[in-house]
Amino acid sequence: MKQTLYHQITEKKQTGKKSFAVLIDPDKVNHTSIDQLVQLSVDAHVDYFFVGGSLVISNHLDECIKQIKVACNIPVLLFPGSPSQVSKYADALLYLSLISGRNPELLIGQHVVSAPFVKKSGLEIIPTGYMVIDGGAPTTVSYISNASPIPSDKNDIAMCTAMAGEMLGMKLVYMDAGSGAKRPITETMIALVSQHIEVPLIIGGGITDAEKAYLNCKAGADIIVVGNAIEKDASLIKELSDAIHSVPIKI
Ligand code: 1GP
Repeated sequence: MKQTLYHQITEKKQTGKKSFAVLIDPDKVNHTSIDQLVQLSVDAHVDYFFVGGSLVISNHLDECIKQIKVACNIPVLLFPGSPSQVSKYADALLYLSLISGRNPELLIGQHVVSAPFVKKSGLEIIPTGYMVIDGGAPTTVSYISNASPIPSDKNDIAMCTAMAGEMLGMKLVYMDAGSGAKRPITETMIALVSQHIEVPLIIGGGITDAEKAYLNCKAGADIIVVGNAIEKDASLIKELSDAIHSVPIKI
């Protein structure tokens, strides 16, 4: 039987292997740049592609994913900003509930409306507790979600939110400072949250260099997501991937 992607993610966590996900916003790529990103990612042993964005203005999500899947074997996980961002060509869907906010639409409302459509997609669904952390300035996700982010120094709130998410059945916790965040999430917050949950922890938002990615992993992140910095300089893929994969594996 084919192993689920979630199974692979948890196996990696158990052995302490860290992973790198390149975030692709379908609005910000074209046929040529997808080819380049895929080639650089294959060469750098990138673990996952996350595809999605808070706003997807263009309508080429399917084409974008099909192009990636034809070119490589790196799994594609949908990271949807709205229920319309579902593509059957992906490998799995991060089924996000914005547990850091108090906007019922993003906690459960949109899920109810889109449930039959999501189920019909046949995608592997991975329930994900999504937590937006204040990144120093309003980001697209903090504006669009119409929900206050968790203040960046309130480590205990982040910890309790992640714990509650896990006990509610979330299979992943994703802490995000928002794309292009001025201030990425602190290692102190990452360490505290990771010590209090068993499920894999994804960290993203404002990570622009290999050292930060490495420190985030040492603090307890299992998957590092980078989008914005790679859009500006795709050669960073190799540096980031090497740093993330160089974190010592637990014996
Ligand atoms: C945003 O976590 C992702 O949702 C990645 O953020 O684009 O700042 O790398 P960046």
